[in-house]
Amino acid sequence: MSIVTVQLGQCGNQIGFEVFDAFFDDSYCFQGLCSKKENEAYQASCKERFFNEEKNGALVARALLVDMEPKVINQTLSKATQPGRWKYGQHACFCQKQGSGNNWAYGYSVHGPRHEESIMNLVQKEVEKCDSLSGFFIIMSMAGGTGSGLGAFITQNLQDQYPNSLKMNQIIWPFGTGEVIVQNYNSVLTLSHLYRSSDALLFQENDTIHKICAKLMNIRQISFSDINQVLAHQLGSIFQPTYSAEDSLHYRRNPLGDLMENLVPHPEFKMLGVRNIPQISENSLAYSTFTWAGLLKHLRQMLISNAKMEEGINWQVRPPLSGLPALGKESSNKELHFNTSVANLVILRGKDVQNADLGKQTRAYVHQYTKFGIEEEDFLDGFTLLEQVIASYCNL
Ligand SMILES: Nc1nc2c(ncn2[C@@H]2O[C@H](COP(=O)(O)OP(=O)(O)OP(=O)(O)O)[C@@H](O)[C@H]2O)c(=O)[nH]1
Ligand SMILES: [Mg+2]
Repeated sequence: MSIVTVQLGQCGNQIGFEVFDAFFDDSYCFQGLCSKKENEAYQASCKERFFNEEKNGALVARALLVDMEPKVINQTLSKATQPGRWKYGQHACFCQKQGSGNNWAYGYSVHGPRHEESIMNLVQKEVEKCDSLSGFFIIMSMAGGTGSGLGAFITQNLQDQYPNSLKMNQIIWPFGTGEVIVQNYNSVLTLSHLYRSSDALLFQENDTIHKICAKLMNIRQISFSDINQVLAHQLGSIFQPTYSAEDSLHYRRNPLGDLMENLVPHPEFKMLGVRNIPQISENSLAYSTFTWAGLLKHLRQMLISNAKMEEGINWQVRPPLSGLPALGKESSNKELHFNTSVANLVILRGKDVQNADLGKQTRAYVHQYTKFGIEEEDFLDGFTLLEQVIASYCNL
């Protein structure tokens, strides 16, 4: 199944380019580890997800570029013209002469209604090129004017016109220092609108990625391009084809559906984050060795202690001893930033992945219930219902 990507505003377009470039590199350039047949299957699956193929074999991103000013779109288009790689479609752009000036309201209330028809027509054309649609991936900043305001408007339109297709928004959290004085206003409006119309909000923070570039990638003068490459690497690790734990012969078919099934068990909890490990520069990679056991130990502690990058993990934080958080211990754990995420999905890529031991965390004891006819679905239904009960009590 395919994903149609909508790149909005400066941030969305600049990141979108790096994302497709990373998908291309991963599928078509690094092929050393597998057999020819495996590589071909991987490429075919990546292509179905993210690229159309022209008759002459050229790969065209399943993407739309939308901005209200031409500069960034022109730059993005010209970057995607390297021979032998991939490109954007000829009619995939929508742009105007004047941006939204970091004003969410202008993007949402002026540009949105004015250009709704043209943009939705482009979306429809792209959707018609997919044999089967998994959904939409919408890339935007939270704090600009066009990406956030027009992005919220378009997401709402997608929800109205394609209610049965999934929508995931990738949202860039602005630098805390604030480049724009009104970024807080824009952010509140973006979040509240998307919470109603999107199925999942995947956040990546500029501050965190900047730190990763400085501390783990050893980059001195960090540009948006450096930041975007790290972001794209993280997104590639989520969206590129994977097998499920149950079926190691066929790639998962529905890229957005599979992620959401695992990560959004309840519509109230749709905020997602990514943790990647190892995250190091290509130069250092040549001098490093990794074991699955070591990587998983670090990743697990990153999860437990809510660390956003491998450096500076707090090893003092421990999960509560029993399955349920013990009364009294809860507060001390909270002080140590014990992570309380609703759902987690571990994706492993690389050599000898079948030897990685994930331990017995996942689905422990569930088989004792499934043998008597209670399926995982029943747990999820129960969970959903109890969440509603808790919410009702909290609202008393
Ligand atoms: N990571 C990353 N963040 C970006 C990039 N470009 C802009 N941003 C962030 O996005 C926010 C500003 O939004 P933009 O995307 O520039 O705004 P826009 O959507 O083009 O809207 P207008 O220019 O107001 O029409 C700030 O928080 C920037 O830090 C980029 O290439 N990468
Ligand atoms: Mg702009």
